[in-house]
Amino acid sequence: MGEQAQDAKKEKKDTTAEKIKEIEDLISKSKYNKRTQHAIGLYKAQLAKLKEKQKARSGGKKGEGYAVRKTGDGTVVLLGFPSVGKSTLLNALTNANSRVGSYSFTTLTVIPGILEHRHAKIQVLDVPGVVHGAAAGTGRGKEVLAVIRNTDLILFLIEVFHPEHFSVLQKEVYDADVRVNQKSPDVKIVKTSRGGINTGSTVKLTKLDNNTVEGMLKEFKIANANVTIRQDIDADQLIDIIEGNKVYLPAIVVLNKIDMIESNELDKIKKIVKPDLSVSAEKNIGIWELKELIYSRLGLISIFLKEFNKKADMDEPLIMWKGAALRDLCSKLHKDFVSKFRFARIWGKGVRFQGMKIVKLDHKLEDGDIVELRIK
Ligand SMILES: Nc1nc2c(ncn2[C@@H]2O[C@H](COP(=O)(O)OP(=O)(O)OP(=O)(O)O)[C@@H](O)[C@H]2O)c(=O)[nH]1
Ligand SMILES: [Mg+2]
Repeated sequence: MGEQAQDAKKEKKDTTAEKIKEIEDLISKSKYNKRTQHAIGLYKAQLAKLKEKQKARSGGKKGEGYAVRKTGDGTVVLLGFPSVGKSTLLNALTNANSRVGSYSFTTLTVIPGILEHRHAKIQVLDVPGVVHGAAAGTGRGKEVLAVIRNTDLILFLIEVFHPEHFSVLQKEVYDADVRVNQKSPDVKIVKTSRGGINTGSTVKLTKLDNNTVEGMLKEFKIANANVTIRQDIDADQLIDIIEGNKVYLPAIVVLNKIDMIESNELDKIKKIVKPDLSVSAEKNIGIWELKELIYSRLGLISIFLKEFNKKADMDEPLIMWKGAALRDLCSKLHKDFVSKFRFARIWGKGVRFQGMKIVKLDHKLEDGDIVELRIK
């Protein structure tokens, strides 16, 4: 590249960064109310466009990064700053042996381990520590954040001495286009060839009006579309839908190293972080409770199979997801079982009486169900 071209490229980068800063300032200075919500919506759309541009230019596509093969019934990633105890926790939860160090950045790659709990095999990933600016490419940040997009659950690990890390981690994850503990908003945008923007909503919108929706779509160069909104969304959620590249994941927040402070200090920190659980990875405090929490937040359920006229095998359940139906169970067992299914008898919480005959394949299974399948 010639010197001139390089200068031009640098200048372009600078102006994008400057514009981002400018709009961020504008948004933070504006008071949010009915009168300003239109303008703020448009600013947010412009900001999102600029950030997209900046990301595209900084190289490194999403999904790039460490190659991790998913195994087992679900995958959890341990996310935290350097030295908060991620490797120590991995070793406490699983059969893995990740190096533990008293200095930062001991772990430089992804170390997987398998957590066996209630017969489920859960893959736990120990990744390098994330720091401020990770999503923008600081440290191994981008690669680490790319890994979490492919997992089923995020475990935010915070150490008691740095409760302020939590908000930084949340921001990094957000900037990596991951949304935690929320569902994808119920909004459909169907582009059309003419007719402008038609917005219909099935609920009362309190944070956006049709005019703002239209203005925001135009910022993304969408001039014709049918928009159906079934939820009282805000501007950020609309942008998420327009950009269409967000991943929605459950997360749990865990406070570590509780053995290192007094209990009244711990209470204060809990008020700031509001963890789901407090543990000591090194002293093995709260680890069993954490295993239970991971299992339930992954939404895993155990199904026990029974053969006709025999007792159920209560030692080897099949692990499935909450919401799984008989059809899912059949197809997990054998490729022909769905077409050859006659009926099932089920013992458990989800049936009106024990041993009930079920003929519908879309019958939902419950944790602990005993299922006897009758196949042609
Ligand atoms: N007292 C105490 N020390 C802990 C606990 N968990 C981890 N440590 C110590 O904290 C230090 C860092 O632990 P690691 O497990 O290596 O931390 P990490 O998060 O994997 O760090 P990086 O790989 O550098 O990102 C080590 O000296 C551990 O022994 C805990 O619950 N209590
Ligand atoms: Mg480590």
